[in-house]
This record gives sequence, C-alpha cells and structure tokens, in this order.
Amino acid sequence: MTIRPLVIIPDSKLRLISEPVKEITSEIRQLADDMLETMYDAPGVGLAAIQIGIPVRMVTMDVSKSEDERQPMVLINPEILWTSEEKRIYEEGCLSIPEYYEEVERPDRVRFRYMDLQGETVEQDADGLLATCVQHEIDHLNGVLFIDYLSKLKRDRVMTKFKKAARREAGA
Ligand code: K1U
Ligand code: ZN
Repeated sequence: MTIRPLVIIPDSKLRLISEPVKEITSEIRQLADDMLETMYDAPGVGLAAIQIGIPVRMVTMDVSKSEDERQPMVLINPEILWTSEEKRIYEEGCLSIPEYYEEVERPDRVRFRYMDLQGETVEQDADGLLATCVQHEIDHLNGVLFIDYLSKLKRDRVMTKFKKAARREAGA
C-alpha cells in the first residue's frame, strides 16, 4: 500500500470526466488499497481516484466515527439512483482544496449503486454524512468540485488563493 500525492486545485485534472472501470484487475485492487491508505493518512472520509491523478470511476469512503472500527468502502462505477426532495446543509471540505470549508446544500437522502471489489452490484440507501460524502465523491468523477455550489465571489476568492500558492511553489 502506498500513500499517493494528492492533486490540488487549480490542477485541471480535477475537471476531467473519469472513465468507467471495465474489469476488476490486480491494478484496480492495488489502486483501491492505495486510495484507502491515502484517504486514511490525509485524513479524509472519502477520496475519488482523480484526486490522486487517476481518471477512473472509483471512490473510497469511510464515515465510521471511530478509528478502531474502520468501515472502508470501495465503490466502482458508482451512480446515484434517487435523491430526496428534502435538502440538508453540511459543512464540506475537500482534500483537493486543503483547509477550506463551506456549507453546501444537497439532497438529504440518496440511493446509490456501485460494484464492489468482488464484482457484486450493490444498491444502498444513505443519509447523513454518508449521503453527503457519496454525492461529493461522485461529483469528483464528473469533474465537479464542492466550490461549484458556492457563489462566484467565494469560488473566485478560493481559486485565486490556490493559484497564487501554485505559482509560488512553481517559482520556489
Ligand atoms: O473527496 C474529498 O475531498 C474528501 C472529503 C470528503 C467530504 C468531507 C465532508 C463532506 C463531504 C465530503 C474529506 O474527507 S475532507 C476531510 C474531512 O471531512 C474529515 C477529515 C477527518 C475527519 C473527519 C472529516
Ligand atoms: Zn473532494
């Protein structure tokens, strides 16, 4: 298992539409291990493959409360099947936008489908943090970031800050 470097805004890779996984190979299993390791190290409750630079439709998540009782999830080709009319506001963060948190409104409950590492199709209902997280992660697979739901003013402010940081790093 390897901790991989995270892709940070304004890297244009984060705007790519990720490709479906065609087959569960040893490379895919290795990628899942590396994503979990990278997510736990960050630490985060979710990670999409594009956040480590790989444009495939894979997500890892663990929204368990305790570090002693990890509940790792690996989602291959996940999709949202249904969203509730009721909305919920949650303060979101993103490992690709370090140390920036803002409130985002999304559907309160969702039903989603994915393939697990055994190749089984799973359908699951979610509410709370799991519902928020799975929507945030599937957005990553479609090149969407949580800052896209904020006002243009807030989005421009955060983009400018990270563009300046990237320029400083490139010049250093
Ligand atoms: O996809 C990502 O960038 C990961 C992101 C997922 C997420 C968080 C909150 C709401 C929606 C989606 C994170 O994990 S940010 C870090 C974070 O929320 C966290 C870190 C440590 C403990 C608990 C939460
Ligand atoms: Zn994110």
